[in-house]
Amino acid sequence: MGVVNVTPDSFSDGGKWLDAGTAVQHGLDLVEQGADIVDVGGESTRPGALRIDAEEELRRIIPVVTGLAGHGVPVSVDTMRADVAERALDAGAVLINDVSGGRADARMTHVAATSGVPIVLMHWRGHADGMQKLTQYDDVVRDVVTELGEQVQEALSAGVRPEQVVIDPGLGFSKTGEQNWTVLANLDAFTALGYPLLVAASRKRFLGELLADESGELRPADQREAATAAISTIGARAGAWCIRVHEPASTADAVRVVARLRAESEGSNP
Ligand code: PMM
Repeated sequence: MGVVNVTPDSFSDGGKWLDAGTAVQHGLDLVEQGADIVDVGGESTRPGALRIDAEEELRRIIPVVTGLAGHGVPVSVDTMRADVAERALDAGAVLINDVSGGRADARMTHVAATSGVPIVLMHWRGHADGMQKLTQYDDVVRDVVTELGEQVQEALSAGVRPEQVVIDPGLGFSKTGEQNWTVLANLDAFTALGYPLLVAASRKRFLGELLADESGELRPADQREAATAAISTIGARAGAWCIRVHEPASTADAVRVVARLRAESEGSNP
């Protein structure tokens, strides 16, 4: 999954794809690089970000969804709002990516249930302006698995069918850098829930921290690609269904390496 953030303030590509034509072209470039799905979002969810209103979100994303869908690209809509998801589906999106996992807008799971499209349910404890205060866990893996399981149950109760559900541990969302690593070291606990898994570590701050220079200066977001691809390898190896990244080329290669190795160990040629 390649990312097109139609936002002025996303941490790694904010402001680059604000113009609809540029954003559509970028989405097509991501497909060229190997993305199977393009995730279009209009609202930044970086820690501390303030919300925008639904009209602004729609104004940013609908022309991009329409443009990409018109080129036959499978588009997912990265939104926490049911109205926005609905309008994006009308414009041709085929998947809902809700970083609140159905918690920010009670009608979201209803929209997923009635439309029948897959929905990514991400582990979520609160909006971006306060989420980094919500990092207390007894055992981060066990607690995130439990809470995500509850989010899935809520979606199922609202009529979402099990085969529509994709789960995501939400790296960087209400998690410290250390906690992200603990989650990544235990992806099996998430695949054990029995739903397709999405892993989204691309360029995130914890990679900048890992790769910081001697003075402690974080590695800039656009220089975290090799580390991102390494995590894509780990995610694919753990059986992830989808890896969400800003630059799919290296991740597409990493995924092919893992697939080839899997074919080897299963004794079949690809
Ligand atoms: N992270 C961001 C945005 N959308 N969606 C999912 N499913 N999982 C994530 O971890 C996630 C997301 C953070 O911002 P970015 O678009 O700049 O990566």
